Amino acid sequence: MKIHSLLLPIILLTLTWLTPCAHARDGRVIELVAYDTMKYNLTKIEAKPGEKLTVVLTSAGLAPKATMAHNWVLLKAGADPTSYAMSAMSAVKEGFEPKSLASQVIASIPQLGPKESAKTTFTVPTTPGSYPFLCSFPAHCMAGMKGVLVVK
Ligand SMILES: [Cu+2]
Repeated sequence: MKIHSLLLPIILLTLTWLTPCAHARDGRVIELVAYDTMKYNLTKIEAKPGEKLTVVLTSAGLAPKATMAHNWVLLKAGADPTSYAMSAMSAVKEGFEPKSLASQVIASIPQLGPKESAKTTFTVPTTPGSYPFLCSFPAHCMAGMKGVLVVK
């Protein structure tokens, strides 16, 4: 009996630990890869209004972080990624994510060096539309390191 009363809570704990799948917590997972060619593997992500998404960004780059880092910044619909990137260039200390433009940002992943990976979980806006995303490391957006989250 004693063993049973000890085992049962342990079994239950293990079960509750194992069952809540990552999906419930993170929503749908989008694997985004950043290359030193200043491109992402995806330029378009489609999502349902209000859907929970986790974007995992992995840098497949080799160049040193100081000269070639990559991040991911998702902007509100109607925001201009190029003008965000222009302002970000001088925001070195803020990781090229200027606090003055934080109101334009829905979600972001900070600058990553070679082989680094990071993620963000957020709720997709409920308003259908096109939400631009970009890498705000200097010149990357202008070189094509950008895309769009299409909510429909
Ligand atoms: Cu980049």
